[in-house]
Amino acid sequence: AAAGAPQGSLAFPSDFLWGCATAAYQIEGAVNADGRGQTNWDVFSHTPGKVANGDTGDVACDSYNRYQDDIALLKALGVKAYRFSIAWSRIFPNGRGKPNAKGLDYYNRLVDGLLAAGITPHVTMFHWDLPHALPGGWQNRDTAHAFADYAGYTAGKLGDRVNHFMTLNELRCFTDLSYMTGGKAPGLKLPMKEVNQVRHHGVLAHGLGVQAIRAATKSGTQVGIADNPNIYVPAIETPEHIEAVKKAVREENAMFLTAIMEGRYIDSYLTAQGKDAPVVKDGDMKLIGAPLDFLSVNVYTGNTVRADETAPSGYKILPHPGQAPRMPSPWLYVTPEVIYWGMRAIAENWKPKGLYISENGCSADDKVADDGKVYDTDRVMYLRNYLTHLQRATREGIPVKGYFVWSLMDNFEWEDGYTKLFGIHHVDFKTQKRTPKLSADWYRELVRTNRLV
Ligand code: GBH
Repeated sequence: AAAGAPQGSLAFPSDFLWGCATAAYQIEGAVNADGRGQTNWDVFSHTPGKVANGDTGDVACDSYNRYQDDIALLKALGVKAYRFSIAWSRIFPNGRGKPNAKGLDYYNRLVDGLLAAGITPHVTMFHWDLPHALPGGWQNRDTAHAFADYAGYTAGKLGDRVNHFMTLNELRCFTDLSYMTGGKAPGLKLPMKEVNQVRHHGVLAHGLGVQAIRAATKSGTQVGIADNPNIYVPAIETPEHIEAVKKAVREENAMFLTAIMEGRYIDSYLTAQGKDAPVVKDGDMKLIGAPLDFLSVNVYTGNTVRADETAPSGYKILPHPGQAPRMPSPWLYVTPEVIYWGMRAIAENWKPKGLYISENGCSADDKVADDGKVYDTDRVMYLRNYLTHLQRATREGIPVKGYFVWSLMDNFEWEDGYTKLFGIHHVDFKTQKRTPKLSADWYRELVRTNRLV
């Protein structure tokens, strides 16, 4: 049994950290308040046809003004940690240059409020809301340097009270989905040579950011990243298929997490990209591969992998069966085992010092009942199943130290606007009233007892 685990087969370790997660553009609103600069997502969401219903983050959950309400929700849940992100353009409205003290003050108030409520802040420095003033966005290598300057400055201001910083959220989303397939801001569909360069600037921003945050904070500050590597479930639980999952996790994330964990681009990636491989400067890979204090992983879904000797890679990724269960977000196949197999493959490949689940959750078929409550039994089922498999990981000694539900409350779901909602609290976007769903009641009980029943 894992050290510190109490008796009982479905108990979590006694020091397991339970939390909830959000991100700045998805909850804050107040997009013109106190000198905040415009971001890529302001521009994108105001471009007709880009976001469902023409929804925007202009108001969202109005957390810029109602953060005390959010803290009260966290307190009522009994969670010990809150993961939120900082809006770069509140601190540096133009992405660089002169800092904006009023923007920083918001995060000072939030951090102080959390600490007063006994809740530990886990801070993400970038969750996709890029200052629009930065020329070329992530196509420009300078953006990685601007990010490091912003991250270092901000960590320096908060680091007396914040001990956990994540550089970036989900490399694949603000690179591939933003510059290759184009569903996310800025909505470009570039050729592979340029996509690989964007990816490189993403991992470089992480590496430079780690260096800057460490230089600006006290020793012992924990620095990591929140990524969403592709993770997989073995076709059947035999050694060859389990090994195939481990291999697939390393290969399929070659341009992102593998580069960060190993400090190099593995040969199979460079060979496959050929002349489209990114331009890498001397010293880049050393920065990118700097050892981390922890690794956070956002877990939603994963395909099945099987060993296949006839495939050049030694494995094949199977498509999801047509009738596989899904939540309302069309990409969200319900694959609870992936949280176990994914963490196991990551732990075996790279032996990170500590792992967190920085996001897990789902959209659901939420309906407000006559009594004003949302009985989201489907979300409870989803969470219960994923957490059962996460408990297995902790039981087997995989070093998962904490878990953050995505999300504390309904919010702006990127290109899906407000048509897909992930909260364990319902938000009435007319009145901004927050109401616990059944899933919040369920999570409160899990946090209280520290075990699945
Ligand atoms: C996370 O991303 C985000 O960090 C968070 O902000 C978000 O609200 C939450 O999850 C729920 O979506 O264009 O068909 O390839 C989740 C990971 C991975 C979800 C890519 C959408 C692909 C859609 N995302 N995915 S597709």
